[in-house]
Amino acid sequence: MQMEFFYTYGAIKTALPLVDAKDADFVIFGVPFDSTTSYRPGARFGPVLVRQATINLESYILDYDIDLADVKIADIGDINIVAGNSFETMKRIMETIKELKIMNPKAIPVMLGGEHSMTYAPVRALKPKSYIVFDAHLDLRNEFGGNPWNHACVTRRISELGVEIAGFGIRSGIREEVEYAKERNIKWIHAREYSLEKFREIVKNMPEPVYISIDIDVFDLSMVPSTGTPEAGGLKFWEIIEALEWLTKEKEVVGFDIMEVAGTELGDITALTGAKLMFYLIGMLSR
Ligand SMILES: [Mn+2]
Repeated sequence: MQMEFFYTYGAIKTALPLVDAKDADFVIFGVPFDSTTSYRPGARFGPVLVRQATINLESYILDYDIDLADVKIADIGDINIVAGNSFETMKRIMETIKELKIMNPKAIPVMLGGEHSMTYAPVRALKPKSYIVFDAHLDLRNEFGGNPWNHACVTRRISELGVEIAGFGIRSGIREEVEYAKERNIKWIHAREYSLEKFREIVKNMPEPVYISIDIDVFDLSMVPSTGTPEAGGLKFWEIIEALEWLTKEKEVVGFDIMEVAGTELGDITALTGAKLMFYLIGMLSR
């Protein structure tokens, strides 16, 4: 167990050869928090489930000719969350990222969720100029059930940080969210109308550096049955990989996350999708 971080504890580790956080190019940590989930609970198990699923994956990425065993990757365990307290948990995430950046300024944090609301913390800590999100939901509500830190409000809270925002694979929201997006010039593409061309058209003019957030529910439901707020009609695996490949080639990336993997069993479909996505993202960022 690594003891250098005040707010993390040892968890099941990613199945790759790992290095110390001070030497790593990528630093994985989990946020086992799902206190505001409105439909299906279980995202608190996401970090463990995704790491468990990495046991199934080859470290060699065929189409990149990159072996992740040669990439400097650390896994510092999970954030010691405060159940039911989003704000205190997010403070601990921000503290941990601050500690990491002091120790190793070049490290790219990789957050495994956990509910999507937690994404506010790395965005606030890393201060990107742009926020690119893949999500089934707009997440632009001002509050949900009286709680401004609910998962349905995360993109709105991030917009209040003055970050440029674009969302892809969206297929759920309410009229108020669509109006807010228009007012704030938040660009989004419906899953039905998604294409790589549209993605590039929007993202090419966005400022760097960027933060990438993947709500696992952006994928077609067949690939991600265990998630907090599942929605039919999502994107395909390679559609998202191709967008990310273009993005990581064109723009500097300060961090990314894979959120809302849920489940109560080890090794489920959703976790396998999340783990494969994490391997590809680390692979493309190491090219
Ligand atoms: Mn979502």
